[in-house]
Amino acid sequence: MISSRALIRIFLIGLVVFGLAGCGSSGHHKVVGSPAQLRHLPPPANPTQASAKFPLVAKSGQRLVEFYVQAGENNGFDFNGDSNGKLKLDIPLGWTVEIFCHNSASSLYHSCAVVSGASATSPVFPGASVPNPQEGINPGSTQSFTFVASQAGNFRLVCLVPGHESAGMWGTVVVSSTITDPELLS
Ligand SMILES: [Cu+2]
Repeated sequence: MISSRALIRIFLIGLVVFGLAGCGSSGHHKVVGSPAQLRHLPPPANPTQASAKFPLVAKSGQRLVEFYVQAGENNGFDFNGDSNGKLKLDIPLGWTVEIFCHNSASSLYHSCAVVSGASATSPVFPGASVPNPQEGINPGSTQSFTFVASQAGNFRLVCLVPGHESAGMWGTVVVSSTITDPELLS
């Protein structure tokens, strides 16, 4: 006869084993910001503006997605903590994208722009950049810009301060007609 204490122990071991199995490193996984997950969170204080807590706010009715980017979140060459294309933003073709670019670094200047590919220095869509991307944004400041994702393809979210993209400061932007809901993956 198994004691109730032994049963509890077996149950707890099962939780640990299955918990670990569920967190396998299978590459990209969805993080905060997917519309499905946002539905389980309380609404942001200002629902019209994305924030660090709500990095992706999708408004399907308006075909609008707001994306809050923390440039240099780890005080390195990263966006929202990710470097070298790991951060991925999926955008439905034709949607309007508003990017709030916050420079989280303590002393470095950073910027945000959406460009066609590696080493490109001008925005791929009209308006898809902070005003002076080579110069960058003051540490602690935020600048926003809005563009229409009018062309399908794979693009880059980059920091255009010289040397920062090659140091890893870029993310992936995918615009496609097969994407129906914006997603932020990491
Ligand atoms: Cu930078």
